[in-house]
Amino acid sequence: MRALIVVDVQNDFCPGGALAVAGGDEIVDPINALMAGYDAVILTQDWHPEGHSSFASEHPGKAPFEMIEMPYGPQVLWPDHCVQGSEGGKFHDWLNTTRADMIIRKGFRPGIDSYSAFFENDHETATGLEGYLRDRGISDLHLVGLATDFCVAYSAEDAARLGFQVTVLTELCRAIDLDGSLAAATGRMQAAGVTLK
Ligand code: VGL
Ligand code: ZN
Repeated sequence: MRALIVVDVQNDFCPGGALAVAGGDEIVDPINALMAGYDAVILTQDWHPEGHSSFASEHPGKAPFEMIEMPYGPQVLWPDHCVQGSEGGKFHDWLNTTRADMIIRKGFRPGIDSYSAFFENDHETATGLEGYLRDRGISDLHLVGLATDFCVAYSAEDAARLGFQVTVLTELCRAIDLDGSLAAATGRMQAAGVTLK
């Protein structure tokens, strides 16, 4: 059984959004067109409370895209984005959400960020997606969405480590590419056994 996992295709990651990824909206229609070919379609949604600890605005003297040390390790600081209930947190209008079997939200704990759809950034706190996929007998995952070098890459690496067959369809992803983060993420995905197509 094969699932399509559509990562964070939300207004704030598309042009005009708070953490816009260049070309983020170009991938929406082609993603919709793929959905019919899978046994399951799962959407992820970045879903932060106001004042989330990954927001630079919570750290006096810090600017977006600077790094800080959190109890669970280094963390990039972001502009406020994907706040629960905001326009920016909604899925892009063109995204076919009707076809989705499951929507998994992440990043809702105030003190910890969550790039991966499987584990938060402490690499310990599970989101529940692994159990859902296993209960449905799904072994193969195809990932698309935003952003290649953060939420897509961390999700793909975790999935591969958990034993799923993982393919990232790179033409249906777009990257933030912060200080070489795309090259680094690509190397990590390959090392984890993710197929990049
Ligand atoms: C993401 C940065 C912060 C992503 C989410 O979806 O890649 N990036 N929150
Ligand atoms: Zn986020």
